[in-house]
Amino acid sequence: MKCVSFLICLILTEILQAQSWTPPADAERCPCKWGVDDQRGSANHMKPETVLRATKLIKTGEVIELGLTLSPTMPFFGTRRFEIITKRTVNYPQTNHRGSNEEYITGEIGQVGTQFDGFAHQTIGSSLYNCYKLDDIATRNGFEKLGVEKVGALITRGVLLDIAGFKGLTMLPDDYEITVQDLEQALIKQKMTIQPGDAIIIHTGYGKLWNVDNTRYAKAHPGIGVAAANWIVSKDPMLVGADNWGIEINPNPDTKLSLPVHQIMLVVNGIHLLENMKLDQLAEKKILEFALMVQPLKIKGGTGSTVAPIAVF
Ligand code: UVW
Repeated sequence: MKCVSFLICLILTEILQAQSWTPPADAERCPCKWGVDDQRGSANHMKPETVLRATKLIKTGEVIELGLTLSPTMPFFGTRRFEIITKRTVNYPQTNHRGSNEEYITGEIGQVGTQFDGFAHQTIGSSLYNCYKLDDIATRNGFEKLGVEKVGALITRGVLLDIAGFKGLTMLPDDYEITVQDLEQALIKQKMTIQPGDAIIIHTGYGKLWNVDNTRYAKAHPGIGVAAANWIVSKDPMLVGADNWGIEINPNPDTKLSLPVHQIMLVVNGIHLLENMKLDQLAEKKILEFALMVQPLKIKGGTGSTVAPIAVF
């Protein structure tokens, strides 16, 4: 009897401690819905009709920049760096006194600042989006498949889900997990629906800390959890963005997991992420629907790109 109850306890403990998300096996997720050789994932939503649907939202011609300024003082994740050294050349001797300046930048441009995550960025073990294998596509000079140069220009309807505003806050608490209910209720409050191919942009208010409290900004942040991520996947968006560096709650409440939403989006479902967005103006002005325009740099074989997206409305 004692032994039986011990076993029950063990099983219950196992159940309680079970991971809140387990990565699907390759056979369960490949080939992806876009085809066996696909490398573009959610960027396949980019079609002339998508652009026209977005441009119909442009009523005043106003533009809000959603990109943060790149500088050595911005917050960095881990060992990422960005240094700029100005190169001033002498004035040329011709009669028009032409001078010329340029800069030498050392650091990363794939994964710093407002950044667009490509599919070479994340793996499940050694397997990437559409089950490309790390050893088959990684070279010393970039990835032969899934490089960010393949994404191209994206123009689509952007929907701002102001979750901080919905909660009556200027900033969600550092450890707040955005739930499915939050997303659904915010949409109801905003009287909006999501359409396939939209850019879903989440305002957490955490962007207020950028260049103000970089240590706190880079340490942990609120964001979507696994359940909210799966809800977003079911909406079939072109991309998911937020005003924090990881989109998802970090650290994950399940301490056995490391950034599972990165895998859910990039590896399992081929949905791009747009991180560290500047969303304060959109939220303040309550611009909840707009034409979002963004194009990653054409870094051959790159994992991502710093970007300067815009909202036009
Ligand atoms: C990691 O690479 C861990 O995060 P991000 O994509 O947010 O830069």
